[in-house]
Amino acid sequence: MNRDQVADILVEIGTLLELKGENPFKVRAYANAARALQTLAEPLEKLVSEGRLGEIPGIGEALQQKITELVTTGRLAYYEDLKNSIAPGLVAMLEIPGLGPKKIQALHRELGIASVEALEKACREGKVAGLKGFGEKTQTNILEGIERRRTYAARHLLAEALPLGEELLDQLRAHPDVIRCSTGGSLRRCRETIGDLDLLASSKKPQAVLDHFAGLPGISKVIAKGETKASVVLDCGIQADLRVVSDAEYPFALMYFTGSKEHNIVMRQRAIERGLRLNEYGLFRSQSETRDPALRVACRTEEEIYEKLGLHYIPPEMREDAGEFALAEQGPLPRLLEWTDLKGSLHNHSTWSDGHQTPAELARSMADLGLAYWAVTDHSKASFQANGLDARRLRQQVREIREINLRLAGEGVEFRLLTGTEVDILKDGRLDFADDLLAELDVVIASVHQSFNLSEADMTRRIIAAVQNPLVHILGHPTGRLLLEREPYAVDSRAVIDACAATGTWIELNASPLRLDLDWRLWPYARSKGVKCVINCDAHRLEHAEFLRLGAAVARKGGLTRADVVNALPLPQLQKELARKRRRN
Ligand code: DGT
Ligand code: CA
Ligand code: CA
Ligand code: ZN
Repeated sequence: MNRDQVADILVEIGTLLELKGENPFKVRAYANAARALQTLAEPLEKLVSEGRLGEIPGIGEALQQKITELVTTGRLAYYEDLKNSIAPGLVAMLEIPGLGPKKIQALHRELGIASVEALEKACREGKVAGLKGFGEKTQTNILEGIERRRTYAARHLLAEALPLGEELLDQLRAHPDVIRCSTGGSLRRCRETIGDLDLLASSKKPQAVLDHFAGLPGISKVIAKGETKASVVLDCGIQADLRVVSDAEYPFALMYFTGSKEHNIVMRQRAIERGLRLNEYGLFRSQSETRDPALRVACRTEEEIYEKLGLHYIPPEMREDAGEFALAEQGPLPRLLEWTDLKGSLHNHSTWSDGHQTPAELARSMADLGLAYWAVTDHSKASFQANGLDARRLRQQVREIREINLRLAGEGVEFRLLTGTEVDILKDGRLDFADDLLAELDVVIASVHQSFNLSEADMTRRIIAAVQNPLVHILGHPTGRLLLEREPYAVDSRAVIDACAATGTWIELNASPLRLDLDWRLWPYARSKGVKCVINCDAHRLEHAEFLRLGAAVARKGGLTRADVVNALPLPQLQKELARKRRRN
């Protein structure tokens, strides 16, 4: 078991102990130990095998034993026993936002509540509001939290679903009876979260293809299998639907099952206005509902269907009835950004704060990937939980990065590590570093990391104050949402976009799978105001470089082109823009 997995279990043990009402010192020891592991300079495995865990401050004998057991066997008897000693319903309640171990304990003690269902009932009956330390507001929040958790549990992150869809598609493609195949639904449209996976294939032998699909590895259950359709549940719990149609029907079925439903409704209406009928089986010369092949208008591709209905091609990402029809009536849609247009990421972390690689390791790896630049923008001191840097350490880091760049240049490597910070926007809108320090850095991102509970007006004022500082290049993850975990904070995003337009500040599209923030729905507005986008990995590990691909998918969904995206620029032009931004004000 690796360092992060061990740290996660220690944190969980602390929470479980707290749930049991254990002594707070004991509880805190686990959280502290987890934090100590996160900032180790050496591999944990090495410390364990050399019997040197005792060198880590704050890790006593008992914890050393537990960590050793976890690292060497991958399990911990103490942890299993602890989990088994607590009602699972209480543990499940921990997932409700705003409900910590202390409140759960009180609910259990005072009202005998030991499950989410019992809690929901007690809230609806108004019993929770009466408890000491709760009140009406808390009761409403708990109810909202329960509902939100239910919706969250039914959906999956795009980043989780994409590789599953690709894998299934590869398996279908490999089958000799498959003529054409594609993903459909929200996955093909690159929605930020996915309900189920939709797949479509054309074949002359649908039964053979469906049998093959239902027998693929990685499938835990077949829910239904008919003549044209099968539904399965994958091992990870996600449902996948496959439909198999004739090759003549394929483009129509693909369009229909790609959706969105809203987009389909408009398409159907356009067909009716032209004396035609559109459904999943075809486009028909008919005034009434039909699926008669003799009446079908032959179309080999989706492009041809759009053309028959007086439209230029609309890429799947944009099929949301969110303005795409007006564009596709006027002329060809602009060429959307491709992920290979991106030259680097301007928001990333290193071991100096909460990242997992040193700047030197990052430089090597990102240069090897073929990127032209990579900014190291660690946290500032107010983010102490992420080991944020103070001015002294940041200046030290800047020196180190300059040396790395000199070395790379000496070796003839065409790559630049950029200096920077992800500076905290403090509660009152001031920044966590003074201007003279910010001015020394190549890239400055300003982000909100604490005090999420301000009113919309205060939060909007706070963020606008930050983007008005001419030294700030980029507003980081503008709404603070964590998909399927935490709602965005209250903020008037349009007012923030207006302020960025007025000051020339760029807005981040944070490509971390949990964020995808700024939301794709707001990019057309930002673009109309001339605000530039920066697609950032917010990388904490090397592998996170691949988030560029995810970010580009969401940017396409927002209708962005290469010209809208700052980090599609080669290094010299990027440097020019970074400097120009600061001269503007
Ligand atoms: P999801 O799975 O909740 O993330 O969202 P989708 O968009 O993948 O929806 P899903 O899986 O229920 O259906 C796939 C596509 O099938 C959907 O995007 C459009 C089409 N579709 C499904 N039901 C209807 C319907 O009642 N009317 C129309 N026009 N299209 C539908
Ligand atoms: Ca779906
Ligand atoms: Ca579906
Ligand atoms: Zn951040």
